Amino acid sequence: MEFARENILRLEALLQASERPCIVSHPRPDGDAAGSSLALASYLLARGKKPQVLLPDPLPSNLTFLEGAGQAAVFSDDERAVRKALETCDLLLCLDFNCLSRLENLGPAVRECPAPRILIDHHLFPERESFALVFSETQVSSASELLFYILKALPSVGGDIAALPAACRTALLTGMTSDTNNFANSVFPSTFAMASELIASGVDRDDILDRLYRDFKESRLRAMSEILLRELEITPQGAAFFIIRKELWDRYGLQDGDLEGLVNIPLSIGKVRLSASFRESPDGIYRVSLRSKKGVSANRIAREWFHGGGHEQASGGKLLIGQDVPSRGDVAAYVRKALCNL
Ligand SMILES: [Mn+2]
Repeated sequence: MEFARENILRLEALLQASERPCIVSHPRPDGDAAGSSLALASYLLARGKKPQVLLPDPLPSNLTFLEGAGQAAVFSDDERAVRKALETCDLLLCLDFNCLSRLENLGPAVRECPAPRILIDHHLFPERESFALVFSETQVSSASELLFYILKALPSVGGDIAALPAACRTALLTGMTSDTNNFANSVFPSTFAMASELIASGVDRDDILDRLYRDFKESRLRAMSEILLRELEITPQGAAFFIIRKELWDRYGLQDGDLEGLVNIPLSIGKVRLSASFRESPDGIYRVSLRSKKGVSANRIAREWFHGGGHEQASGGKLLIGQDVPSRGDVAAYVRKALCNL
């Protein structure tokens, strides 16, 4: 992967000048948000900086094994700690999201922070005007992959991946593995090359897979089974969707991240070309996840119908009660309409 030399030098200079950089990622952080943020934090720590990771929401339990996860300041838990970090911060590194509004409640505080902002992201349509420096590539698997190649290109790293802290390398491989659903989607030659270099440097991939995919509660699998059995609907046009009711969420005691990956399962059906999940949250917002096979644009449907977007084959958004539909009872009909033109 090639970067403009002036951008790399600018980044190097900004990192060098910074004493208290903050690293920000998106709400309901996933493996790529956590992996890229914590990787960058451990790199900066080893460089003698005092980095602070800021997250809008807590990490799901299967990501707390990453080094530094416990030191992240979480806006929904401790707003004051996040605001305080932003007051003293002299550089703001924004990872795995493309525009400040994506940060929801944390967005205004980040916008007010006077420190220069750097974007490192792989989503479509970056909000370039909000950043002093932009690294945006959509032909990569993940923000973690992009960060890997940026770190490798920094003069201070000198292309020597093995020189990065072990925690940084583990977090990078974790983020990429999670965003590709273990090499199932959005994989490029550069993705395999990254994995190869990291594994050769000693990163324990088996341990990452155990942590990411084989350490859940029984109730998560039972909940997934019930959703697939009772809620999955497949339209004549080849769209599969299901609604995750709040009642089910509460009954199984689920937490954010527990149903990560469930939306991919209906794509295993031959005739299904797009899969969508709708998670009801208490505030009258349904969180939408869309996954599609090649030739169908999850991104277009997310943008046209669900106030969202992301990648061609993997996008997110929301559905608002009182705005998109009058009440909960109208959600399924709206979804059928949205998904009838793939
Ligand atoms: Mn990502």
